[in-house]
Amino acid sequence: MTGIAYEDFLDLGYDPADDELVCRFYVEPADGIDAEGAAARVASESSNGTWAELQADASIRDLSAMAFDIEPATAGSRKGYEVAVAYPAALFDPGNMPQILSCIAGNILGMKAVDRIRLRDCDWPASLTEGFVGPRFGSSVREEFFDAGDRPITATVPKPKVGLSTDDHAEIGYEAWTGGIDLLKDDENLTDQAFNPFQDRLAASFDARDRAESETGEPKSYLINVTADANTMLDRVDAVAAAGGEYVMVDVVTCGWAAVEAVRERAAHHDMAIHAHRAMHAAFDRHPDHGVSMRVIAQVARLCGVDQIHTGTAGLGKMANEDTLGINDWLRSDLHGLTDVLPVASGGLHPGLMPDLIDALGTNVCVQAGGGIHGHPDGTHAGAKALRAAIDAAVAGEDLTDRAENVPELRTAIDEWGTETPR
Ligand code: RUB
Ligand code: CA
Repeated sequence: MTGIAYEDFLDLGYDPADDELVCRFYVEPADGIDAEGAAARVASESSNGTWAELQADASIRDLSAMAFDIEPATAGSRKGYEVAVAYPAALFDPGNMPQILSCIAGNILGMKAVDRIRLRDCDWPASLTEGFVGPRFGSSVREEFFDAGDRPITATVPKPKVGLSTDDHAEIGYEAWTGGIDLLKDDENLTDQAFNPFQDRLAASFDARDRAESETGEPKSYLINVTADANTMLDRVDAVAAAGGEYVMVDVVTCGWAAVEAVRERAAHHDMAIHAHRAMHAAFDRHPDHGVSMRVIAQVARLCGVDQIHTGTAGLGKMANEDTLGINDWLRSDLHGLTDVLPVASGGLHPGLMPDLIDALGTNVCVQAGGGIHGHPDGTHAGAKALRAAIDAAVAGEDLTDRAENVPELRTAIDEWGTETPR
């Protein structure tokens, strides 16, 4: 038997093994606790220690996490420490994302011993990554479904986002598709309400899609939101497959990672892709000194197998600025052979922002615009043409005002919104 106390979870000389999960936290110790004490408590509470000293067989130490590095750090205007913690592989149930998060982003976020704590980043080892299948398509959706060459694919949420009847919703989709948009997208809070039932919307939208495809000769698709309780969600995935869909959309944070993993399996069965909307992410990541970073949420989403996910607009759109570029780089980086994820830039985008957006994010992205299409003075079809023309011009390195000479819809959009960031 051996005693296990907080200090056993801190070793500044420790060198993590290759199969350990290393997590980096921003930590502000509470009054009366020093950096070492806070770091040890983070490692202890997130693995197998507690506030009281325990007596246990020495082998239990094999499952203890170790805080092994403490550096001064800032978060916005605040000052604290970055603490690195190594977790032994055997602590985890491979492939079980809820269990992993209950350790590394669980009780520690509420401990009195820290005033602030944020999970900033994880280095996922091969041993843990192997438990996950990852995305089926990732950024290859651009080629696979749309033959998009060197341009971003585009999506649009009809606006008003809720309240439109099924027929009006599908008709807006038709107008957007024929104006040059690739993907109609449901809003994150549109699922199966009485004003626009899921099954009716599915049928009407794929009818409209087929008409748009035959008129334009371009492939078109639809991101229908299947978010619901887990069983209903799987039924909806099957229904989308039966209707000939290529994608399902899931509100990944609100429905939870266990449900996302279940959808991933069912979607794979139908060879369909998953679009991840991240509504509620800001509850975890908005304040830089506490919570869980969007970088980690995106990592979790990739492991759980989504093909595309919203990662912001690098501050160009209507949402708070965030580390879009760093997150997008991570989504494309090698992760023990797992497929990449296509980043989706969305929130307040319109044609005038396309040159700066594409300059910042590149072309291997999906660009989503709702208000920036349907708010066009001449309506959805004109708005879709304007956005597509702005993207094509930006990709070709052509000035938007030059392109607008031949595309009056783009001229009108620029006159309406200029190059301003909306709020
Ligand atoms: C888009 C919209 C999306 C946000 C989500 O509408 O409201 O839900 O993009 O934010 P619009 P994020 O194009 O009219 O702004 O993409 O940052 O997750
Ligand atoms: Ca929305």
